[in-house]
Amino acid sequence: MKVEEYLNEIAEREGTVHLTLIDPASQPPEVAADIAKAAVDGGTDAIMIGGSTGAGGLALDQTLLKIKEQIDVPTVLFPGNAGGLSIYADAVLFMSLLNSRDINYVTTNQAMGAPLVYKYGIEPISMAYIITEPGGTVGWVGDAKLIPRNKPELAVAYSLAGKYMGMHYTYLEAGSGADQPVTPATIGAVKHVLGDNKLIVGGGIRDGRTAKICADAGADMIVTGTIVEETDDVRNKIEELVSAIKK
Ligand code: 1GP
Repeated sequence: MKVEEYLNEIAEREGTVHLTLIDPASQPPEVAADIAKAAVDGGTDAIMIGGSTGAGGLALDQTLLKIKEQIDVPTVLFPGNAGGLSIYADAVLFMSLLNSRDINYVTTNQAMGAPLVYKYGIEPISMAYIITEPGGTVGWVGDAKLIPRNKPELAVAYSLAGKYMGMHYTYLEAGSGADQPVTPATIGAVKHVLGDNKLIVGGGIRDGRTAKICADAGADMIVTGTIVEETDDVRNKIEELVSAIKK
């Protein structure tokens, strides 16, 4: 089964998908693998791998190899640029940062990376990537014209543009480690126009209560990254998040 089908089926059956994001630049590969294993034991549905700075090359390949020794849920690349691709991943969120001012993040990295996706046989999942305030490192690196927190209509406009360009997934991003996630008003307004297209929400989600607010507002998939790096008990934390968002 394709990874996109696997994720969509979980979204339909269980209400919401949980994705754990691991940045290969944040810890040695063995530690990343232990985190991934604990996250899967806690009920996460897939492991996303990527980051904005220093997240490619050997560290990325070795992290994926170690993770795949420990788990059998899909591994999905979340690349910061064309250097964030690896032959060892199952799928890639093949995205365009629609509200970037820098064409490199809208189409150039995609063109430079596409031949490798083809050659390696990685499943591409087409995705509109939209960054809201505060935006964090990815907002800065991606030179995003951040969507203001109180302007859901701008997020709706970009999301519809992505949908009309044929992208299957839309990712509303507040930035890793954000002090607050995307607002429920923005999530709800975007999901309303997306219809059956899947909506991913991430950035600043640290507990079950917040994850549930995002899921209830319309998120089909919730991404958490920073919290697994911070907690002493990954399995327990993921269980808290997963039990809050699943039917
Ligand atoms: C970052 O949305 C993801 O791209 C996850 O954010 O690290 O804040 O969980 P956090």
